[in-house]
Amino acid sequence: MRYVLTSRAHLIDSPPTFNSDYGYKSWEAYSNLSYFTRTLPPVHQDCPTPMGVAGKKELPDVKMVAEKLLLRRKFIPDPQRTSLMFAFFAQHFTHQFFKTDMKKGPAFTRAKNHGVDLSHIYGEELERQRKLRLFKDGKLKFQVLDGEVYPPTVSDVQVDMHYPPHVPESHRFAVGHEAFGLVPGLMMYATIWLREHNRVCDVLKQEHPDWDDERLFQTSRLILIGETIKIVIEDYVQHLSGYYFKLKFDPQLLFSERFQYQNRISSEFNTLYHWHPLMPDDFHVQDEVYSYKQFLFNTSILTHYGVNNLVESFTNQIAGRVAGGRNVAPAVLMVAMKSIENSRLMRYQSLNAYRKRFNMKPYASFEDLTGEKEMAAELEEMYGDVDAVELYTGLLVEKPRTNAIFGETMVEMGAPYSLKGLMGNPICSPEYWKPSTFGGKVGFDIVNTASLQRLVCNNVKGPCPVALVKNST
Ligand code: ACD
Repeated sequence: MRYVLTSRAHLIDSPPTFNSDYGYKSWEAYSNLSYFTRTLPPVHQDCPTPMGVAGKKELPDVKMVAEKLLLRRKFIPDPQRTSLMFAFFAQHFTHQFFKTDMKKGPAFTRAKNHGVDLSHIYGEELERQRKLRLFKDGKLKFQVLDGEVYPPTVSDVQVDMHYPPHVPESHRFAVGHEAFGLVPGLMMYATIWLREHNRVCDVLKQEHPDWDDERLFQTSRLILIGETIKIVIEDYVQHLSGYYFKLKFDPQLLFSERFQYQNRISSEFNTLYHWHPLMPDDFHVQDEVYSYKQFLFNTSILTHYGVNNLVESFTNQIAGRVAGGRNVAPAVLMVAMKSIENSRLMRYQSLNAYRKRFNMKPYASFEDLTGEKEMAAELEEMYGDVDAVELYTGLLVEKPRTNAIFGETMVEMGAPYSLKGLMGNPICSPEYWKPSTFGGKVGFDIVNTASLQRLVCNNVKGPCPVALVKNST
């Protein structure tokens, strides 16, 4: 496991170097945290083609790329049997550090900490955090509906959330991230983590009856950060890897290594993580089937079925395969198009340039990239030269590994960004990684025994459903 961590993390520049406006090292690029960093500098403006020297003078029309190569014909289930429980975890978890600043443009982020800070639970700004806090026993505000704990409403706490006008006030839940009303899967995780925070506060208060609200709140937050990293490595990345080898979250493995406890989210990581092919054609909850139109912004689904039933349904529904091409549902095709448009605005280098940067052999031909002939021919017509294929298009049409969700490039680029980001968290440093940081043995044990299954079981009433990132039926 030490080798996995070091070999992967050492591929990431730390401290960070470039950003989308600085293709050379500069104090501005280093110190301005409102930018995503860049792993490879932008293609210089004076270059003969958009990808440098290879390919045509103009890149293909984005809509054409999307419709010919990315749009789903027939749902392709992920052969690793990734579940919707995984897909919604991914969406919920990553929105704490992928927060493109739509006002400033795709090179910028609204996230302040560039890592796992749980700002999606507690809010990015102190003002929002304070509105969400109960200021009693360290807890977050909540409401009880049918005997179950849910997030408070917008009118209760007065924080900004994005809901369309038709959503009734009683169903406008308020949580750390303003966009989490979008999908019931997001609000389900927001509810689970809210319950977990308040549960951990109770455990800590039992241990430390003298602690004030502030200390209970702060220590619970650190415990939840630890739980998150443990679950991401041992459940989530473990599942994606498909390895028989068991991944372990053990910060001590790095104490004897050269390793910087810091992280900067890079723009390329944000782009590659647009795993929209995971999204199915429709959503199966108990015996009902919901279309996108019926599912989006429908927070009543959460309270109607309850967390137990949603966990069960999402665990049972299989997600789409990410690589291999033509598996993006029409409802989310616009998002894929935006990823390509933004990559062009930021002058990304080619897929093959990134393959070289991450120690992979560049693809020698279009067929080498896709592993088939039809999409390879379309790509050739569009891009002219395999060295001119764009990063995002390439990642989504790349031949998947045998019976796998991803192709080689997604794993070889994704793993370094992920492991550096997870282990670069301050709680993993020798100064922090000790029981006292987490309120003593009891808190440290919560971190060290965390799993997705336990997280669910500790926070639902009655018999707990099987909660798996992998569909097992
Ligand atoms: C390895 C481990 C196996 C890697 C398998 C797949 C990796 C592909 C994409 C990234 C996966 C998960 C991302 C998870 C967390 C992101 C955390 C970011 C924190 C800032 O072979 O090395």
